[in-house]
Amino acid sequence: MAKIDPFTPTAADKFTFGLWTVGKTGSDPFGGDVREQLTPAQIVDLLGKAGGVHGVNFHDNDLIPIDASDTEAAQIKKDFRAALRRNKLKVPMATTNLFSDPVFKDGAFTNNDAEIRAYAIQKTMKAMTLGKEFGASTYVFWGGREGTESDATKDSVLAVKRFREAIDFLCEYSISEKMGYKFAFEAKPNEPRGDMYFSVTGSYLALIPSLKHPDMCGVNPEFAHETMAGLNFTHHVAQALEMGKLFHIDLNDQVPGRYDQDFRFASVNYKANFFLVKLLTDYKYKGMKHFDSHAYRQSDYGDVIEFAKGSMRNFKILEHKVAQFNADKKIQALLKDIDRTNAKLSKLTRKFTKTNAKALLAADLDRVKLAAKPMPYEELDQLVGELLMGVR
Ligand code: GLT
Ligand code: MN
Ligand code: MN
Repeated sequence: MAKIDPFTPTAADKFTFGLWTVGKTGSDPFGGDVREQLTPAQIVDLLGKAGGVHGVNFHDNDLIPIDASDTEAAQIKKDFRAALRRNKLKVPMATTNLFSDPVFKDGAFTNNDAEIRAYAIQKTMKAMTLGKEFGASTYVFWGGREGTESDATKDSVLAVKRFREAIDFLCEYSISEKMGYKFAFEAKPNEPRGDMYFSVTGSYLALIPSLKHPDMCGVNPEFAHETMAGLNFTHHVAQALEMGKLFHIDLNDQVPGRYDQDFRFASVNYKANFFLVKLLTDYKYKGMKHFDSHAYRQSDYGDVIEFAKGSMRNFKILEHKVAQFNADKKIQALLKDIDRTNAKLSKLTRKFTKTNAKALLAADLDRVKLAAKPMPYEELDQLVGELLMGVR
């Protein structure tokens, strides 16, 4: 009997792609299309060929061009729906394109012009309805052009207030229309703006408690975005997880300090990707895993299918490595060794009471002895490296 490849994805893995990612024609700021533009239905068929994909997500204008007539829109939706059905794909997430059209050149919800702000909210309301038509339950907000090149142009405090006002309005809209959306905010430090507002995931985690409906709001962190800024992405995701706010995640890869490369997941930073998958696994993240990445400009659509397969396969390979890590006796013994629990002291510091404070002040804590305890971190990290490089 043929051996089943343990890294083959299934719909249960909840891997998703975007119409805008696998459908990308390879254009960049220096050159136009290198692949023909596929229709949304053709993109769904392509994902069907990759196999094991759970769903496909879209911006309103990935599906329906901004200037499409009603008749054109109806035909596109009909073809898209049929393609979803024949490939057994779902639409778990939808979002709004608030960045491509010239009207948004200085932002959408944070624009200085009240008419543009109103148009951005109106466009989002319509896009939320479109998402619902296809069953989306998560709504992503990526502040595409919310930001500045010169802070002479906008008041950054007002920008926060305007953004909050738009989100509060849209939360109420979702509630009043019984749409049941969960909102997920996606941070990015720069590009396309010189500096973007809400530059890191933590910025949104700080905004959420100030919203009218914090319970329906969470984050959609993207690996490339914190990594561009040279930050540790996994730490941001951990904070979101700890707060119960990791509603969605965008997976890809990125060399730090460069433009937003959106490379195939785990094609650059194996170690950082491993610790991300470990975090998601250890803390039982159950949401969608969206690959927000593009195939190389050199690829044809056959190679785009390989790119999609490789993205999912890499995640599953890293899941396997996590299982190995968790089962590795030597690694686990070292972890046990460095986790120095002390039930008596922890009880004291868990909660402030006058008695605990008094007992803590009296505790015998010898800093020289404490500093001398061994920390075999080189040994531990070397084992992780060997595991990842396949010799363990
Ligand atoms: C765009 C961006 C992504 C966002 C998408 C959602 S669009 O490709 O670079 O990070 O997730 O709006
Ligand atoms: Mn990106
Ligand atoms: Mn993204």
